[in-house]
Amino acid sequence: MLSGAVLLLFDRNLGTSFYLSEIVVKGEILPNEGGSAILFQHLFWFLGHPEVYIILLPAMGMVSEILSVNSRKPIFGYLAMVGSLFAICILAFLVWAHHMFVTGLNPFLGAFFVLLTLLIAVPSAIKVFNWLTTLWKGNIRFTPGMLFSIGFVSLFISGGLTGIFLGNSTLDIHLHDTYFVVAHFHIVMGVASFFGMFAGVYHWFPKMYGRYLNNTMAYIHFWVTLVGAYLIFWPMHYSGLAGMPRRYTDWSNWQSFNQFQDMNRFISTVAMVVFAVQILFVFNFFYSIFKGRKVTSTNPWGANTLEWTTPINPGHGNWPGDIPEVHRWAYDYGKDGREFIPQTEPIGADESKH
Ligand SMILES: [Cu+2]
Repeated sequence: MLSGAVLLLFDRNLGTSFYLSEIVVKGEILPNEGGSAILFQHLFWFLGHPEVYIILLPAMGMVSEILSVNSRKPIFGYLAMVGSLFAICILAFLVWAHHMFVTGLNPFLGAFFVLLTLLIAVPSAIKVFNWLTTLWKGNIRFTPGMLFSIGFVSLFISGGLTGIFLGNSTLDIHLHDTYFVVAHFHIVMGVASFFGMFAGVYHWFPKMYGRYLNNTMAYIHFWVTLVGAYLIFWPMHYSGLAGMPRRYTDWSNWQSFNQFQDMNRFISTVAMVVFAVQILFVFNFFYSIFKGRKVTSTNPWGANTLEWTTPINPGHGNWPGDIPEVHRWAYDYGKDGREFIPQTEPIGADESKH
């Protein structure tokens, strides 16, 4: 995107023609030829598509950790989880033109991007399967961080499935400029990423401030946001399928779209309620820094990773004295009859391999 913007600056100020074939300077048309306005869109989406994964990948990492800690089980299929992350990272750079099926892109080239886009469904489905099997027969604790992690998986499924619709150029040409895209995009990238962030904040807040966030406010925050997100975005799929266009401020002159007015009013009302509970979350955050229930242990969730071995108020360098040694992976939950074994504990001679 930066290089795209630099080329735009060149076009504007230095008389180049990356995007424009007719450049007019002081009333004279320069002899430049061959610029392409669509090139700007290609460069934009070459950033834009990987960028949605850059936002989503940290959420996926946090959710994997939090689901494991609060199921008291190792993450299911660890190697497949890491492999899927890599596959998503690589494929993310090869699918940008699925945003451009309606730009007049050659249909043959479009088919290539359809194939690569649909391939992303494979590592995504592997991750969803492994998150669900991590929960399977787990000793689940519904902490606020855990609820937001499960909510993330739900939203990732809901938004991911409509990605399969839109990844097909034949369907996308019909749906592209409708509310179907608005619904898909906001569920999978907007709300799901926010849920990952909220999960992380609720989970690591006790580590950061030595106090818990208030549970009642957290549960209100979770349920109103989850139910609200579905009430906002679910109906948009229907209006999108019916052809309601996005990016219009006002369509009251089109009789056929007026039938959506009540639904749009409902969506706006729910959106305001959901926004209000985000204010409740911000209030909870600052309230709990000072008034939250104090943690009594450095490791309140019984997690294995290193950060939970620091003192409640760590000084400079995080650990007094020696830096701890790591002896094992982060997922020794429910192993050898013990609830959890921190990474700092050496592997015993008679210990069974995971
Ligand atoms: Cu994309």
